[in-house]
Amino acid sequence: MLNPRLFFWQRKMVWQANKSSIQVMGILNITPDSFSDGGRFQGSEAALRHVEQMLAEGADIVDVGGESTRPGSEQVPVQAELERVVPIIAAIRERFDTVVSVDTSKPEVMLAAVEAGAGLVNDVCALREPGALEICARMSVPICLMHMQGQPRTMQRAPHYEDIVGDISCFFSERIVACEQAGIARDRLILDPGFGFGKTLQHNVNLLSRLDEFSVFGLPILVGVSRKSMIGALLGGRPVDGRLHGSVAAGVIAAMKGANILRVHDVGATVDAVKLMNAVMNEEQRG
Ligand code: 7PJ
Repeated sequence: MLNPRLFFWQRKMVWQANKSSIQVMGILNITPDSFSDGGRFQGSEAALRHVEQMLAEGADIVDVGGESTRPGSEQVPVQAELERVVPIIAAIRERFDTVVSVDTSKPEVMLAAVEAGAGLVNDVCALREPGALEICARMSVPICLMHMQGQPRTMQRAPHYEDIVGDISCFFSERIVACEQAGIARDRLILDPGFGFGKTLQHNVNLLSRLDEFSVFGLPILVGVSRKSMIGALLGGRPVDGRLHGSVAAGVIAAMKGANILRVHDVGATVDAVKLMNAVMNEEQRG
């Protein structure tokens, strides 16, 4: 059993090291097959209204994605992805004062998105697509390197790890070196262990319980557990629309174990939970 005081103390150290509070990244999917919102935000007015709502609820970052990476999904051609994400990124930047993140693995989309005003590249392939490192070296925005075992189409078939935290740490080390060699400064990097990407339920739970171990990199940690199948599975097979409370709980657990950015669908509920956590953490820090 984890000693609660030790738990808070460990978190406090991470907290002090980073000197900032948890940021909430609201998800905006612009895909016809997005598993959790069914592509409801294809119309750009609807998308902008959703952004407005997420910002009113306290989102710090809006993550725009035009390619579904859910298990089993097919790739989207470059042109289609550009047409989905670039106009909406430009429109968000024109209308709102927020950081926009682009969820893509394609170098062409990274470039066009940043030119349209995106301030963060969120890549589930951790810049492994040909040309991605080079394009990012020419920009100055932060980059989230996410871990994924395999490819979206097949990653859930037979995920295997010797030691999940050790294996993902090796991957992070290798990608950090690749970035540095390409001319991307280390302090631009954000790490994400990639919940649900080539991981069984047991892997995901183990990863969440040991998330604090990634603090050795001294880089911000981003976590996306919102509405994912691990939440459904832990709640006895709950469908996507019944995963709100479980997602908020998992987000809080991640934040208490060192996550700095939470990527979520339900911004208002997460922001409330994070506020309570912040109050308690600050009190611990004072006392
Ligand atoms: C993640 C993501 C995640 C980061 C997706 C979904 C699937 N980017 N993009 N981390 N997941 N950085 O939202 O369920 O976990 S798409």
